[in-house]
Amino acid sequence: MTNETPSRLQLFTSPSAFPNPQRLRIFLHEKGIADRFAERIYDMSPVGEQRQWPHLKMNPWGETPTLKLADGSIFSETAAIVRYLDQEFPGRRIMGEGPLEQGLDTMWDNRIWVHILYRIVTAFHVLHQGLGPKLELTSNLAWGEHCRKEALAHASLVDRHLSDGREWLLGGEAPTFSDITMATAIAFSKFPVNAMPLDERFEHIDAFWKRWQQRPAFLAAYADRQSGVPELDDRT
Ligand SMILES: N[C@@H](CCC(=O)N[C@@H](CS)C(=O)NCC(=O)O)C(=O)O
Repeated sequence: MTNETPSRLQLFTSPSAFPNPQRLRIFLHEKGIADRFAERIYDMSPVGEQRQWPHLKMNPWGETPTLKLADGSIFSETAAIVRYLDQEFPGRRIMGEGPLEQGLDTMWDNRIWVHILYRIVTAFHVLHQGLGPKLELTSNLAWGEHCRKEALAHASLVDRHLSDGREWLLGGEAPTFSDITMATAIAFSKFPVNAMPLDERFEHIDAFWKRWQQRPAFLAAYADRQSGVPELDDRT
């Protein structure tokens, strides 16, 4: 791989309802580099392109987002892609400016990804079979309810962290990557079938969510109006 960044890289991705591609999309807008990527947006149906051979040959995990670099090599895993692009492109470091910020951002991102976002995603898959038999292999009410409770318990810790008046998780003036992961977790919690919204019952998380909606980068990332979240898709 060279150090030169080509003008448009190929990104295989999904509508904004899908949290991991959306973490990357919000990052691209926050970083100001969204126009450097050609997005191929799969419809993510049960027999969607993400699970078919042309995509599986690139990414055997069959997931989005997947990034194709200029030399043809393939990159996947949202946090890894973001880490690479954050360093590769100039501009504000979305994953934190120095070692301490970078460490703290990863700490919060892990907490939120593992204990909130991934829990909500798991609850969605085991409580709801809407994406069809290829994706929805397991139905498990007890596991889904456990994941729902874990997500809510950890959300309350984030709510407490935000209660000291800070705008963003690290206390700076602009959001970092962990804030982006939290934003997608909130959005997905509001996806109606999840029925566990991180809403005004969490006072500080709700203020954080409203703060995100003031940011042009966030609104640009949700411009497709396919998040499945009425307050994002129906806004005027
Ligand atoms: N660990 C991966 C997870 C990616 C992932 O789960 N992507 C979902 C969309 S949110 C997907 O492509 N699902 C389609 C499928 O599994 O068929 C990451 O961090 O990027």
